[in-house]
Amino acid sequence: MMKTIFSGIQPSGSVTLGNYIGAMRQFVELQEDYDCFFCIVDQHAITVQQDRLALRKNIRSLAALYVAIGLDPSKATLFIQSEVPAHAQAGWMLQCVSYIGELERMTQFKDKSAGKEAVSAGLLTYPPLMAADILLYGTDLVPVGEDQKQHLELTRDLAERFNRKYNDIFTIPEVRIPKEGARVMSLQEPTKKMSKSDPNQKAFITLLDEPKQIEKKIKSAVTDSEGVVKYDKENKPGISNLLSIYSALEGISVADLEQQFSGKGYGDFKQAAADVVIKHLAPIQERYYALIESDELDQILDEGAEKARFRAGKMLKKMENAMGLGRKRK
Ligand code: ATP
Ligand code: LTN
Repeated sequence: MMKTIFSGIQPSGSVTLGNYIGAMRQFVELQEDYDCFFCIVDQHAITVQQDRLALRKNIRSLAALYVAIGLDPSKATLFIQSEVPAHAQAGWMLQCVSYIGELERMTQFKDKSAGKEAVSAGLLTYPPLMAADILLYGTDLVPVGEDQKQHLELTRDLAERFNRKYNDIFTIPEVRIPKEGARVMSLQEPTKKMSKSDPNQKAFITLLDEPKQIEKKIKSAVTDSEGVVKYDKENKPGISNLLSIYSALEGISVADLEQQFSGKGYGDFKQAAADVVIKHLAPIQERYYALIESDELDQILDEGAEKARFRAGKMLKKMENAMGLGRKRK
């Protein structure tokens, strides 16, 4: 049988180059060989407060981007998490299998709650919802960026625990992290990951930035004063990040790039890096603008939600039966 893939992106802002290189780009190749489910995880996005209208806009925009990067709705199922209620239902059941201690140990929870007074309970219970997303589809493989590795390990733990305590119904999913570009860094603080909810717009490039903006952001990316284009993550995180982006997009090794730019200054290198990013985003942007207002996009999402509801509904019943909820159903 064809193996299943599940992955999700939060509509918590505009999709960044980090999301694209670390996660979305892999989706396109994978759709050829796997039964794929790609989700817009809007219920994850509300773990931090979102503006209502901005959230709506970001959901639709992410859906259009999924198609614009080359996902084919006849091959991959594209849908919105909140349109498939089984996710929240299974998420609750998996919360009841999670321990507070293990949730408090999640790096993302620690980072996002650090120094805040009012931290939503949802931020803590986000990983069991993510586990529900994955486990509902009998997922074999989850393509994500490096930062999600810990959540995947927890998902595996929760699945094994559920299988042991209740009934052996879940497939234990594997994580898939890209070799190049698994952790694209902020352009302004290159020791921090590039994040779409960064308040500093200059820290990230979105897939919809205009060529001029891209050029400006890359030119003002923080580097060092050595003036040598060389990969050294410790001492030259800014240049190393631009090298990784360049390498991931063009498929040229970092060593070859170092050679190509030896003796050249940061100005030349940054211009070349900007040109590469612009070249890769242009066709995506063109398809995006053709789709964003179309009825076709609504049709894709309606069909995707229906397929996802059917598939997730079956596993939800198995979970309810395993735990003894409600009345026994076939
Ligand atoms: P937020 O800022 O709201 O937390 P985010 O930009 O970190 O969002 P997510 O929606 O949480 O993005 O992540 C979607 C996918 O993109 C995940 O697979 C994640 O691992 C990947 N990803 C996110 N940021 C990066 C990055 N900087 N480099 C590589 N992959 C990334
Ligand atoms: N937590 C992920 C987004 C996400 C996800 C998922 C990724 C939610 N559910 C299921 C893969 C599979 C993040 O990137 N912050």
